[in-house]
Amino acid sequence: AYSLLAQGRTVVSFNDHWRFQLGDEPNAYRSDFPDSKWDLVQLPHTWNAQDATDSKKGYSQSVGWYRKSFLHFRNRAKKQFIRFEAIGQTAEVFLNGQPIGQHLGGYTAFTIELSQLLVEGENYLAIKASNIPNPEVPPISADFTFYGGIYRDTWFIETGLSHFSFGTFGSDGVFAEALNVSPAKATPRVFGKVDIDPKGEKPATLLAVLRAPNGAVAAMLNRRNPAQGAFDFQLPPVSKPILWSPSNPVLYALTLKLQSSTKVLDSITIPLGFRYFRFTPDSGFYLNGNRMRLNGACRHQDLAGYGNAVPDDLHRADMQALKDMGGNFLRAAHYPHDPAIYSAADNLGIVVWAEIPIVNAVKDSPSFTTNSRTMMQEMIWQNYNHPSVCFWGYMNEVFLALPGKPDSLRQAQIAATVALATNLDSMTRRADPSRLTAMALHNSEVYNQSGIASIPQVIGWNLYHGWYHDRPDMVGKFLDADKTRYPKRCYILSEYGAGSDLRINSHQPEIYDYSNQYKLRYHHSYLQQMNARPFVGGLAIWNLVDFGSEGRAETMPTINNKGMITHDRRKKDIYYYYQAAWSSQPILHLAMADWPVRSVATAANHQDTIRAFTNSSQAIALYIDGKEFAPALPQNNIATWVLALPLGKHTYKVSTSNLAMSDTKVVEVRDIPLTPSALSNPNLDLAINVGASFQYYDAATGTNWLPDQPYSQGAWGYIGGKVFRSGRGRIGSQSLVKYTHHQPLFQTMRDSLTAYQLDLPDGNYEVEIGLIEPLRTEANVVYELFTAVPGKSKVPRQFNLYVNNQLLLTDFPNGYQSHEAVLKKTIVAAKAGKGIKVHYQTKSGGALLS
Ligand code: GCB
Ligand code: CA
Repeated sequence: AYSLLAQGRTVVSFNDHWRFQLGDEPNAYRSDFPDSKWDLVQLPHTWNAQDATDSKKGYSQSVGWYRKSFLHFRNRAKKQFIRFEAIGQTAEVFLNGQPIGQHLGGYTAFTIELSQLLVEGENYLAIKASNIPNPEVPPISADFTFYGGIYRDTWFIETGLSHFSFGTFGSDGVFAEALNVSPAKATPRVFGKVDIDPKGEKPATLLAVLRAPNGAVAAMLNRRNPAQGAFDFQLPPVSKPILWSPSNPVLYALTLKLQSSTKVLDSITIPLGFRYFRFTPDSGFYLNGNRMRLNGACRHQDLAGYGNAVPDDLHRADMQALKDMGGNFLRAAHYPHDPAIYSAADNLGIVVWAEIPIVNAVKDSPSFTTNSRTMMQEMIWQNYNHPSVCFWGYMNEVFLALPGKPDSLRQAQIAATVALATNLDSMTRRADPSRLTAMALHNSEVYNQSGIASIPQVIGWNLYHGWYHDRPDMVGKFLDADKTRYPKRCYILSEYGAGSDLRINSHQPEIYDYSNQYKLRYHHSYLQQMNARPFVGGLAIWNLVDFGSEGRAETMPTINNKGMITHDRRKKDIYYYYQAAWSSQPILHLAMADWPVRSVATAANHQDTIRAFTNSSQAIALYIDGKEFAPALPQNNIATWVLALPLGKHTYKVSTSNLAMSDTKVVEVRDIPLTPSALSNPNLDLAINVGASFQYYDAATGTNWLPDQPYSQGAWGYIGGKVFRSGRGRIGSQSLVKYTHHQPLFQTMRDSLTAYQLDLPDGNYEVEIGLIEPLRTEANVVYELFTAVPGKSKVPRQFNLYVNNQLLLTDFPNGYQSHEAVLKKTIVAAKAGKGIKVHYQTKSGGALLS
């Protein structure tokens, strides 16, 4: 009786009360399989929420089973379906012991009809999910974690016996767009497919009603006797449509109803946005006839503690953060995102570049090609109705994993990739001529040589000058050179970024130090260069958020920290820099939040740099505990002061001269002890990050680790040696250090030093030294882990380490593995004014200290 009330389509989440087991279980598909001992979980769920960020290498790439029993009483006037928004990475679905469908690829939705196999009463669904690497299913390799599980919403859908078809690549089966849009007029087009069941009531009409945001009917069409199969029609033109744009994201609502003479058999409401756009080689993107620089970021979908099983409201929070930053552009990297993301983009007014996960490499096989085509079509048809989407991307840095030699292999791989790109590009243009095809390239000439860069309509360059290579100020010239050779190209800077770790700050920022200050320098340089180049139609920061990449071993293992926002969604200062540059809201942010405890060398008359980010053109006043300093005029959104900061905790405040905006932070400044009197403090706690130029703050202990320095009399520092650099000259090692929470302390070190001297007054001291062996030795060849290239020295190092003649390590690294954190502490006496000295006896190779 109740079901009579539910006319049309009902869509209810099917997320609760699933049973889950990690690992394969051959009989788990059966109705009678006993699953009561399995974990009870709620969707969204992934089995990698913890293990992809823990300290053990690797994460479960395996099969996981989900089971759900549910009561159902068949209504013969209805059909039932289940819709999975995504399952990582492949799935097989069983109902009451029978296989009912399967799906390849972890980022697109699929819908399966349940009706035929549903029984009265108890029913059993079983899903075998797997994230075991499958070389036929993109992505085969990429810089992000391939989580497994039913990690997005799942839905139970009921329609009438006749209904709109779910057949088109997991889509809603109904598509709408606006043709010939202008401010004066536009024509809504609707198309799709109807599945008519001869056993059911005959559909008498197909009704389409378009409503304006205020609810008024803007256009309507009633089709009599809809036939089985495809339909495609235009509604009467809408005059003076309100256009969709980032500043006014207006959506109309189109409701389609399939009706018999007595009831609604199926119904669906989809958004329709009126907008038109084009991309030009010389001045970029135009929306509704107006030039609009696309300012935004790429985004990955995972979140600390959740893995990729992120509820919709948290997805929406990311989109709101992008919007608040002043963003009008999202590159949803590197795969189709949750439907909530595209809906949020529609609602908030954010132009989207969507893409499928062909990353780093393709496989030259018929099934890889088929699977790629299917994914592309799934993405297109599942997201067709989002006016926010303007770009369909299909490859990212697809030559990153090109084999070196032999050349024939390389050429074959290039040819296969170009063929797949041609295939996907032409298919996409045919499927959806209203949008633009796009591809993201990395800094390599092979994209031009191979011709692949000329296939898509829009080229994205992912550029990391000043991070992986070169200097930030070289990126503009790179783009200019490309533009000169290819004047007809349409350009987006589809990625650019630098890592930053909130614990790391520096008075001498340098490339690859992961400091907040270097990141600012990098982004500031890029932004000025891009502002000077109108042909660059869009910017997508890599990345809106820090994200999980299990294999990464930078300062934060398993995390790529190029985000504007941390993995647990705290906004970094740099976020506000972009907000000041891009937002039209008034912004004033004192950029001291990321460095709340800092050390300065007062003995060396150190002057600190304080910045405020603002879009105000007024002079900005600075107050320390209410005392006013000379105001600073913002330049390119940054007001800067250089001054000696008072020691201790103080309140810093900035405000615009009309006092309309202000921002306050409390910051603690500590003295770096460099004089005999400072060093004779009986509570001295000197923590030095040898081999590093940055400061490292450990919130758990409150210790701010000091940057290293050369020894000078009466103070402390290294004697001899050089900063250890790994492959490509990067500071420190870029590999995971075991048995420590403090990668930045152990990854950085001084190499081949003679000694480390601290001129401390006589007395007893606890001294703790830490170090690692950064190289790997095999059969007497020494390798750098990061590059896996044989190192220079063929003889493994061997040294003894002493503190004031007390032997702490013998024949290091004997007995230790590469990248094992070694800590030794002891009590030593400083006597006769000689202080404390870490010194070495070296048999071969260079001595080390971290
Ligand atoms: C890239 C890739 C992206 C990486 C990024 C990085 O170019 O497209 O997937 O995460 O660089 O951080 O290295
Ligand atoms: Ca969702």
